[in-house]
Amino acid sequence: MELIFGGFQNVEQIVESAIQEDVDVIGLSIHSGAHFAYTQQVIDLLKERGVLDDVMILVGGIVPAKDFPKLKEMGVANIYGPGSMTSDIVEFIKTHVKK
Ligand code: B12
Repeated sequence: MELIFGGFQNVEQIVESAIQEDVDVIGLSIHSGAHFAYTQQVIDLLKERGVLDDVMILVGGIVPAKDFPKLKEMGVANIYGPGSMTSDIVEFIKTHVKK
């Protein structure tokens, strides 16, 4: 399994590199409190490019637990707030991404 760290990218750059690299998972790390807005923009653009069904979206960062259900409704596979264990994240990806 390969990890590509995108650094600080805007929504268009995230989706473009995800398509170019043919990724299985997009992981968004958001500290700003704007997780609903950015996540929705990524989802909308993936849909517009016809690749939404090919990729799993994970969100992490400063995301309050009360926001988890809405993010899941939007199509996010799982959310990892502060204190999350890296091993849990790896396990989730291994379990849910079949290759
Ligand atoms: C370093 C840091 C930054 C760096 C980040 C550098 C980098 N390359 O990562 C910089 C300077 C860029 C930054 C920017 C900002 N930050 Co800042 N930052 C921090 C700081 C000091 C540490 C964060 C950190 O790395 N923690 C260690 C890691 C291991 O923990 P973590 O980030 O919570 O990540 C864990 C989980 O959340 C999860 N996770 C996180 N991301 C992801 C992604 C995926 C895909 C997955 C699966 C899991 C996952 O896994 C990690 C392990 O448990 C915190 C304060 C703190 N003590 O936490 C503030 C803090 C997070 N930042 C804050 C803010 C406000 C911002 C900015 C909005 C500031 C601004 N006005 O621009 C921006 C937003 C940037 C963004 N795009 O989201 C606030 C958030 C407040 C809030 N929303 O409630 C904090 C809490 C500081 C504060 N007390 O005010 N920040």
